[in-house]
Amino acid sequence: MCTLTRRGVLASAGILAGSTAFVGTSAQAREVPDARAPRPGSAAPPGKPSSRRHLRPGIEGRDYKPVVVPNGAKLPWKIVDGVKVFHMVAEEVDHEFAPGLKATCWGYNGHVHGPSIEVVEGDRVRIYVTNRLPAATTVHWHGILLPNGMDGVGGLNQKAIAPGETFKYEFTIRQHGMGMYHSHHDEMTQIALGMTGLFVIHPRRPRGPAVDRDFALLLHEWRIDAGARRPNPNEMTDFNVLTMNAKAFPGTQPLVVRTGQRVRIRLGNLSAMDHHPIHLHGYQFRITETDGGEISESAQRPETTILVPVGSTRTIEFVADEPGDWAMHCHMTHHVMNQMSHDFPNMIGVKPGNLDAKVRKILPGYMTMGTAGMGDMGEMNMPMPHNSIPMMGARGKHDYITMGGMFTVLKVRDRLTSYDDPGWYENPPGTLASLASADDLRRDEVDASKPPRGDDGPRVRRG
Ligand SMILES: [Cu+2]
Repeated sequence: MCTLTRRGVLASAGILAGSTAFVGTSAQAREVPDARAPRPGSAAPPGKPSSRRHLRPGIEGRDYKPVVVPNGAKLPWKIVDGVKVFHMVAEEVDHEFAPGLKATCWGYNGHVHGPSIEVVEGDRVRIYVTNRLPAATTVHWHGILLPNGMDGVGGLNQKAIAPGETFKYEFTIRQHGMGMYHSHHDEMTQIALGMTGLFVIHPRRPRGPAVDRDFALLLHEWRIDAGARRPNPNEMTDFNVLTMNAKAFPGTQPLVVRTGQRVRIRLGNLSAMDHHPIHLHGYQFRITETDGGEISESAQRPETTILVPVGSTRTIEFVADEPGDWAMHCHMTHHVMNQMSHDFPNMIGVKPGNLDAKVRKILPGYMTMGTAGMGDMGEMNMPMPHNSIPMMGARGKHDYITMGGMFTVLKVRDRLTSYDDPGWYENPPGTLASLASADDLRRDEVDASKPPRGDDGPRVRRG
């Protein structure tokens, strides 16, 4: 062995590009970039991004447990001479955001967002991109460590892909975590129209506790006026459709988990202009990764809301030990509304008197709205403009859910026969907020007409 050159060692280990013979784990262990020993100040493993060294393609089941992409699709691949080969087609896609709201967007392979790419650290990937749009495009692999000429910034790193052309990107995956991909040509238009997707990379040698459920969600925002057929990419501030994996609630599929499972949720944000503070009810989670790599255990902090800035990913983990239907949503309150017009006058507290009757003589069916807020807007059964959805959510188990947009539900159940939607949670007796009885009020001396005064002070009644 000692007479072999370095090249000879690599060749004998079967890990030169193009080789068809692959090697056992001991040789892999020497060649896989080791994220446990990052360069100082960087989460990136050592080695040049232009390195062509790679490992045998990671296979689902053997090398990783697949990520779950609610409402999403995965980009298929095949192996050619040890390289994972993908083919993306940029094209127009008719996409449904929620039942009742469709638009013609730009995406990939019939999907908005594009299908998620899922690979393993050490894989060599070759990704063909065919452009079937009426405009030039490129694809940037966001957060992925690669040679400069594969980075996909139109004009800077490559010629733009003209309509009808097919380009080829090829690089070795040297990291793990969640990145994204998106057009990097006429970014304002093409990202606004949906040309984005997730790029999930599993570690070659996982460490830390294994997760049972691994979800990935891409956040986005759109301007789609009621009745319009296309999102408006010129919008800068007033977005009215806010989505998780390109779905607005009630179009979002729930995240289904068995009680006690360890859960990972990966969140990416390719909105045009807004960061999204995503709040999970019922749990305290830890922030374990960003698109810059793993966060060391001692630096992970507990949170209940995770801010996902534009152009970033954040990964959280927790053990789902409390069953129920738990809301997970953007905490910006306008981001849980659907197709709301924000130039609506403030009607809170307005007393319309007999205005409605007067106006109805001219405008049959007129009704003054919003004087007590928007809470009834979802279920009023107002006549809706063509191709539009109610401003607020959908009927839930107990009442109307007055949130739409960037809202989904984590469903944790003690018993599951599948990960299909298990329906609404049955709250055990005594664990559901309910109407206070007259006996309750009397026992606790609660007078519904008179709130206690601050200077009453605490009183202890001995019975
Ligand atoms: Cu938001």
